[in-house]
Amino acid sequence: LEGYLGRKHDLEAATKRASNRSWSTRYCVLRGEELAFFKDAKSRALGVPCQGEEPLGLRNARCQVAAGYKKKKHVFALRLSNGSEWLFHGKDEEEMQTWLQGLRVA
Ligand code: I3P
Repeated sequence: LEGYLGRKHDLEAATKRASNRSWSTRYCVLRGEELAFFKDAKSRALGVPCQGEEPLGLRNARCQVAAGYKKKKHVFALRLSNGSEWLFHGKDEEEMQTWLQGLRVA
């Protein structure tokens, strides 16, 4: 599973707000137990990772619709085992559900 999603870092750890809180677009690639980020489909094809961005480890991660987030639709939250949390913005309901399913079986 891969494609463009909006992404926002919400929590750096369970009780620590992320410092960079702005939304940005990433080409996201779900592979095995990792979610990797690329600037765009081209850099993904070339295998050039988005600079400085480690893939997120999905072991024991949880994801769900971000029902409390009202500023955009089709937003889901991914909470990692270390307590950090990321919001992702899909283009529609179907895309969001596809990612939620994919992440849940990762
Ligand atoms: C952030 C940016 C985000 C906003 C975030 C701001 O500022 O405006 O869009 O999140 O609000 O801190 P900056 O670009 O200067 O880092 P929302 O779009 O979700 O409001 P927040 O700190 O309340 O998360």
